Amino acid sequence: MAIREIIEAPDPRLKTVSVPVETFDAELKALVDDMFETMYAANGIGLAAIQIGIPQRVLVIDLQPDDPDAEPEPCDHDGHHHTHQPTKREPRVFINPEILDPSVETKAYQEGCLSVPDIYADVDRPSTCRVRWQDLEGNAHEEAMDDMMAVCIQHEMDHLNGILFIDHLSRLKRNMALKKLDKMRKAA
Ligand code: GNR
Ligand code: NI
Repeated sequence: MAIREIIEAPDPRLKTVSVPVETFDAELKALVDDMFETMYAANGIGLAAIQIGIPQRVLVIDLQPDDPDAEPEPCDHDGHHHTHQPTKREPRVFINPEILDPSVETKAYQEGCLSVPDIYADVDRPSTCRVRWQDLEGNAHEEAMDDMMAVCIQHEMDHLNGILFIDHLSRLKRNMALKKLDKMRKAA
């Protein structure tokens, strides 16, 4: 297991269209392990293989990425003393995912991306969809997705097709985001 480096915009590798996985072997499992380790270390809720430079159609998602071994956080807002118990992780792997039946109804959500750090912007996407994918053994699955899962899987699917969330913005807003990124990188 290893934490890999996350590629950041405007690196042209992020524009790669990733290729389908054909071999469901130990190497694929090792890649997925590294993707989870990298995603958790970066406090993300999803990661596409291309974000660590591997152009294959592999996604990992965990909408509950808090470390289950972390100390409960003391917190006393509203004058009440209580602790935030970390919730159980829910790691999910999607190999060769496909989006089916995207809803006509869309919903805006303020998105971020580990490859576009510290930039956040509203993106409109279908509010629900079905997803068909394969697991690490190559078995096929299909499931209806909504809420945050629908947002996240569509964001990750975009990565597999070489698209970033800022590509959904107007050219003006996208250029502003890229300039801000460049400025923050120079300041760091
Ligand atoms: O960690 C992430 N958070 C997030 C928030 C709103 C919409 C999408 C995401 S995915 C992102 C991790 C990432 O960059 N995955 O590609
Ligand atoms: Ni992303």
